[in-house]
Amino acid sequence: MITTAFTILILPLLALASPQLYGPPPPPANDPTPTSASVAVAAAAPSAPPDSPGQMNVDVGFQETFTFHPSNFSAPNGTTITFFFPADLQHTVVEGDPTNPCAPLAGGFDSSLTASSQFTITVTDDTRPVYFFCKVLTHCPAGMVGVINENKGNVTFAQYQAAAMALGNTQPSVDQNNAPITGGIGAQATAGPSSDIASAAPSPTSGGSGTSGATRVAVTGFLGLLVVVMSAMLAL
Ligand SMILES: *[C@@H]1O[C@H](CO)[C@@H](O)[C@H](O)[C@H]1NC(C)=O
Ligand SMILES: *[C@@H]1O[C@H](CO)[C@@H](O)[C@H](O)[C@H]1NC(C)=O
Ligand SMILES: *[C@@H]1O[C@H](CO)[C@@H](O)[C@H](O)[C@H]1NC(C)=O
Ligand SMILES: [Cu+2]
Repeated sequence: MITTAFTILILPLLALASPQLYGPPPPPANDPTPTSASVAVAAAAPSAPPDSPGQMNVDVGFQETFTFHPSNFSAPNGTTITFFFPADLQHTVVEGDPTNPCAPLAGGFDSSLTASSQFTITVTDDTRPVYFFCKVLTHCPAGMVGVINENKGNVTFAQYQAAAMALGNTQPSVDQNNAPITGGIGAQATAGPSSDIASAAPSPTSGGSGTSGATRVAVTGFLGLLVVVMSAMLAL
């Protein structure tokens, strides 16, 4: 029984240890509505819980596609928006510059690379749009972008996404290994991502907001292997 408990506990950790599960992102296409196809393949249930008053939840890597869900929505001042990151692949949520797709907005928030975690922003100015994208190489040009309060700006979600996809391999090079950046313009983060699995498996990696996502995954993967060995020994 102890072994079973251990096994259940380490499953998400093992998933972290092998992050490349989606296959390559779809090649950048001229299709102006790239999300419609992936949404039509409704299969796995989203991991984010339903919204509640003043609280919205966004799935990152929705149904193992390079999308945010929802990706185009409005939210008044004070709304907290929590991004739910999957276990199987690292992603980011970075505030974007609408005039420069797949590039960060100066002064914007940045979750940094993360998996199996949550990252929350609060809308502080609903009179302006807030654009966001995933800066992991190839994800943004695959259409992994979103906007809050699109109707307050001049660049629609569809335009922003089409511009991102048109970049193809010419995606701006962006630092992938920085620590999370709090603050933001129009919406603000007050902390970096918090781990979903922290309560289930307290580890030296929890609370390491300055640790890079890559390091976190490496350390977590190592701990996962350690637990596997321990459970195997217990089973004998
Ligand atoms: C939301 O907050 C911003 C910044 O304080 C303010 O300018 C704006 O009027 C507020 N929106 C509403 C609907 O009150
Ligand atoms: C949208 O365009 C109008 C007119 O060019 C400009 O005044 C306004 O500042 C723009 N809004 C944003 C959010 O860029
Ligand atoms: C995005 O949302 C706005 C309303 O907030 C809506 O008018 C628009 O059609 C949506 N765009 C897409 C591509 O769904
Ligand atoms: Cu991503």
